[in-house]
Amino acid sequence: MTTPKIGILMGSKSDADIMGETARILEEFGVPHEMKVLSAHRTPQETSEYAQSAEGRGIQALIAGAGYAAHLAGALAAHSTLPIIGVPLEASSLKGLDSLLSTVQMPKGIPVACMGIGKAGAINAALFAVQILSRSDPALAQKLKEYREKMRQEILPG
Ligand code: RP5
Repeated sequence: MTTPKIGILMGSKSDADIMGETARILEEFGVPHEMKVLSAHRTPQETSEYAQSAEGRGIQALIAGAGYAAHLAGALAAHSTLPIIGVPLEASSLKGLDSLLSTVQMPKGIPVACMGIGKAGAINAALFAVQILSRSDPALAQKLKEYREKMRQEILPG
């Protein structure tokens, strides 16, 4: 079995549709990954254990999607020096603004790279992770260039 390089975490099964977008992009780039539901609030012990063991298992970055008072990315960052990418999700009546502020406003010293709210953020989290991996993987860097070129061609007329 291929060792996962990226861990995708989400605070609830109800986040799976949006965080599936992250997995879809990683699959497009051929990046091995794993997906887990872990909650900073409901499974704090398991979240801590996951974060502490991830680097030793070969994981190179973690992506965390959560809604409401979204602490998952911050909780992972508290237990790991891997790059942590947070995706604020729209789950409450505040439409993701709550999750955005919870994710982006990390105090100094324990950073989380915060993406935009919802689907765009979930997609960008995957691309950001690919960009991190591509620094030491020329084939992946080439795929990123091709991905950008494809977007450019979709915009240009004719
Ligand atoms: C957050 O609360 C989860 O990340 C999810 O976005 C939200 C709602 O979770 P459920 O009540 O649907 O399990 O912790």
